[in-house]
Amino acid sequence: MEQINWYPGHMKKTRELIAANLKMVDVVCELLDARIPLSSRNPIINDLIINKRRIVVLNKSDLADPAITALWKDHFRRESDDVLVMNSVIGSGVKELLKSLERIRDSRNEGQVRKRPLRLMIVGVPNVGKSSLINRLTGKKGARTGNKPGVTRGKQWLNLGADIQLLDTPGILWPKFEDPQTGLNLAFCGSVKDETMDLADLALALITRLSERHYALLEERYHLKNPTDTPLETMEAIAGSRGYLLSGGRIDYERTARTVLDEFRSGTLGRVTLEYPSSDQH
Ligand SMILES: Nc1nc2c(ncn2[C@@H]2O[C@H](COP(=O)(O)OP(=O)(O)O)[C@@H](O)[C@H]2O)c(=O)[nH]1
Ligand SMILES: [Mg+2]
Repeated sequence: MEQINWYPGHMKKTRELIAANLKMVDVVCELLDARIPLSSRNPIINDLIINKRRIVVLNKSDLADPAITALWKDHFRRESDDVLVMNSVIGSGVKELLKSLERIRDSRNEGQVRKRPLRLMIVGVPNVGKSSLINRLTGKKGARTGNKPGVTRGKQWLNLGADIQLLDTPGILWPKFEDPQTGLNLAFCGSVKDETMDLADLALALITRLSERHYALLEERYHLKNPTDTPLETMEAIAGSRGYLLSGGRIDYERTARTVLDEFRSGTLGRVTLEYPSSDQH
């Protein structure tokens, strides 16, 4: 997992670096986590990529509720003509991305004497799947085009097809961390260091959240019998049904927490989206 300690000076430098890279590209591919599209969005992204063609990618769609992902797709269509649903590990959605890029390339070059290559960069907060997507896009053959005049030293362009070039280093933006709900969403999805919070508290918060709309998933997975249980009682029932007990029959909260978090993050519990587009934004 990619972990970065963000501090104001680092954020300022990152912002400047990305702004400089943006000058060299025609298209920005913004990766979001389909389970938490708003929480996984960098707070300044809209200011940064003003006047740039943007492709919004809802990644990790295999872990999200497909019906809600469809709603998010409509939502983000208000910002971009190209909104794609992706699983960057197995590569679903990658073909569509290349098609979008070809279409944008051709429309830009239409009627032009000199056909210019389309250049793009991938941006997103840590762990959203940027490296996985770059690997998928380039495969083993990720041919580097080398430095060319006008390109900042050290930058490498990877050929993705005829006249489509990808900047080899993605823009890693800081996550939102002002509001506690966003922080929890990122933590539930495994996008922030687990060591920064108590695992049992985090799992209890997740169980609380899942109990609101997805109690049936917990009920089925852990053979629960009392839907009226409090979240803490539910956690204890999970420990009971799994036999996660310590000497003297005490509940092993740590192990129970680890299991619930792992099974949520891996999608074993089911495909769950934690954020819904609000209907009052139309
Ligand atoms: N299930 C699933 N996991 C993903 C997907 N994309 C990335 N991951 C996983 O998420 C973690 C972070 O991915 P990575 O590409 O390193 O993210 P980066 O920090 O943005 O470069 C890795 O464990 C990936 O295997 C996806 O679409 N679906
Ligand atoms: Mg990476």
